[in-house]
Amino acid sequence: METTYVMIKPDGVQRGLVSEILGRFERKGLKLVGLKSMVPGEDVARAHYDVHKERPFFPGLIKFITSGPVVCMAWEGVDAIAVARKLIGATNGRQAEPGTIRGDFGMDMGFNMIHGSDAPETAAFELGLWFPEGLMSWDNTMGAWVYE
Ligand code: D4T
Repeated sequence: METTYVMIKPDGVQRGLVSEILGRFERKGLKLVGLKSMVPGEDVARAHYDVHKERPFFPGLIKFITSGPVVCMAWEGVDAIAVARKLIGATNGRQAEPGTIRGDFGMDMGFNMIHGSDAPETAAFELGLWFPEGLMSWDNTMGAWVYE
């Protein structure tokens, strides 16, 4: 079992895609173990994108991510990190495959609606950063019909 950090970015919220995006993870069979919404402060945004701090697009990225509400989610499942990345699709919506979130709704690199952790170490870091209060522990009865 893995847990991954997924976040609907301000463009996804502004475009009214929250239920559409959240529903795809839910219907896939992943288990929701964290959910909240906030307008991120600059500190958390900078920490989240620290790997990109030297890149030319960094200031614009921080301005964008702090511009309005995001939806923070933690999803649990077998290979949850890779499964979530597959649902999300390639970074640039124009290249993302149809059927993925970015492929179905995106036309841009910066406005790509959603973030998903890319490795176990980044997932652990991002979950700790966005959910310092911890995640939910609960019995998902549906799980018995998702995994044989
Ligand atoms: P995130 O991290 O948001 O899930 O996106 P990806 O994992 O798919 O892509 P990334 O880390 O390479 O980029 C992070 C974030 O920066 C924006 N970006 C990226 C941008 O505005 N211009 C660029 O040239 C790149 C590479 C988009 C996503």
